[in-house]
Amino acid sequence: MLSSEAWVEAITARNVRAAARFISRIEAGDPNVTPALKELYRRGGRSRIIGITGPPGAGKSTLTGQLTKHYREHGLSVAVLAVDPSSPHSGGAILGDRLRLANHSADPGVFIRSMASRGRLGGLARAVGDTIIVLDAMRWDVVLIETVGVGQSETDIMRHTSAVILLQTAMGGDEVQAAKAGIMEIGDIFVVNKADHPEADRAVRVLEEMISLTQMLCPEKMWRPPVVKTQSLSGDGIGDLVEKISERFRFLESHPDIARANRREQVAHRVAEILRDMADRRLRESPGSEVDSMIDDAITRGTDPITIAERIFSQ
Ligand SMILES: Nc1nc2c(ncn2[C@@H]2O[C@H](COP(=O)(O)OP(=O)(O)OP(=O)(O)O)[C@@H](O)[C@H]2O)c(=O)[nH]1
Ligand SMILES: [Mg+2]
Repeated sequence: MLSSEAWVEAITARNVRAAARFISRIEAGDPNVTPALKELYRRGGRSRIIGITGPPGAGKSTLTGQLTKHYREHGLSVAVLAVDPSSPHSGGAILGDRLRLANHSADPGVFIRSMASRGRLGGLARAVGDTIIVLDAMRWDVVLIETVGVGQSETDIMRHTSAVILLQTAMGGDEVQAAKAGIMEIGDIFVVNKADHPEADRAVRVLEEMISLTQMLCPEKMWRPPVVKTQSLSGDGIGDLVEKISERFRFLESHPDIARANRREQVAHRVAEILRDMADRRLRESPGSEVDSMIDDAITRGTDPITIAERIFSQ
């Protein structure tokens, strides 16, 4: 077993085997990763962290593969984390196959990892956040986080990124689903993928209208999310998308106050997530503990949940 210093040294030297092992420990909920994680956070802050999300089958993995290819052709190193909150199985296997098809497996400039909810004690979003700390400390130029699903877990995961690409297709009214699920506001860039579909232009128009409405309701939002059409199978539109991603980062650089406010919110969100995770562990991990018997007392109204929470918090 490596010491925390040895983990930090190996990870910051971009030792991919060490990183992969460390991420497995994060995924397993091993509390021994904490000291190294604290140090790794302090060493990070250089990677561009980009989230890619959208409904199942929208083409997220294919698009992730195309973006990886594009960035590699421009000399940038890329790490990919594929997250599937809904699946007990590793959803990244398919992603791995797609990227392997694109010949990235032998490329030391690419790191691919998948993560599913299985075996994770505590929140998956926190495990993703911790893994991003590792990838950031490894100084990959670009870190792509792919996550499937429509809902809270996806929103939580995307909060760890600086630019969120919300992928939709022309089929099945994805944009309406997204609006219903309340995830429209997490998108910094909207992509209508499968642009070969005859309804693609209509989907673009609907999204543009929804974005205009959001902008009217929140005039303080200075970034207007662009809509890009792509065909991730052929690669059409990927150049446009890359340009919009660069614009997003240029915008953040030229608006340091907004970038800072975003980062503040990210850090505060992380702290809240960690507190929640700690409380969860405290509740579940200690049968026979004081908290455990207080819960028994609360069943018979001898105490109450507020007092139990106060007790955990004050310890
Ligand atoms: N016609 C068309 N099909 C596409 C395009 N992009 C992806 N596909 C296909 O759509 C299917 C799903 O693609 P994936 O990249 O696996 O989609 P995903 O969003 O990662 O899927 P999950 O991770 O399972 O949610 C595959 O069969 C792709 O070949 C496109 O631009 N046009
Ligand atoms: Mg996928």
